[in-house]
Amino acid sequence: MLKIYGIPRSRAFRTLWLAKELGLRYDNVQISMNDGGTHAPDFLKINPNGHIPAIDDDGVVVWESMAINLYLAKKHASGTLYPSRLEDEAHAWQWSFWGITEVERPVLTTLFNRALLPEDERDAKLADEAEQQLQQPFGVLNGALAKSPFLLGPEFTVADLNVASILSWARPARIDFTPFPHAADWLKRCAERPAARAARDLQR
Ligand SMILES: N[C@@H](CCC(=O)N[C@@H](CS)C(=O)NCC(=O)O)C(=O)O
Repeated sequence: MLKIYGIPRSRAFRTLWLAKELGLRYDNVQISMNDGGTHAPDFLKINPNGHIPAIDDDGVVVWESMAINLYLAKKHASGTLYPSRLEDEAHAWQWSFWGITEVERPVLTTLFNRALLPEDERDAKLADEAEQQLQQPFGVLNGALAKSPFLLGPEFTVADLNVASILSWARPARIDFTPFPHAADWLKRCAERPAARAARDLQR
């Protein structure tokens, strides 16, 4: 059976959400970054980087959340959640890479400095600067979503899931989406999907 390594309150959420969308049976191996589990010798045999998520799909080991999701979606939902046209596939990669390179770090900086760090270790200025840095990429996202309901067109795909799962931190990070109404609506629609809710339930 598919093994998904990583506690739900980590980037493994992205893969758990996808697994729920796909209706996959899986075993969620509770590796955590909070107790040294990500650096335990047995887990390093799965992902030598010491990071979650990782998967073992009947012997196919993959790490990096975006790669895992693109692989699983292509394997199980080609033509639906995973686009079948080459150019749409390129755009799914584009948005996934964009999410982790242009958006993820500043979102995390705001999250840590507004919510996760102990209060006396938070740096409000750093959080504000990171939010400022997000204005440009969020403008890009908002512009794309002004033209179509989802990133690749009329239907929800793995591109939406990958980007929306990174942005699931935006709410606890108290990032203001008022200037980006199309992105805000889209994020809400993504987050309200039953599979997204089911994955969030795993975080409780
Ligand atoms: N680029 C990687 C990042 C993975 C990552 O950093 N995961 C965190 C948990 S959310 C982790 O495993 N941290 C453990 C550590 O750094 O020791 C991905 O998207 O999968």
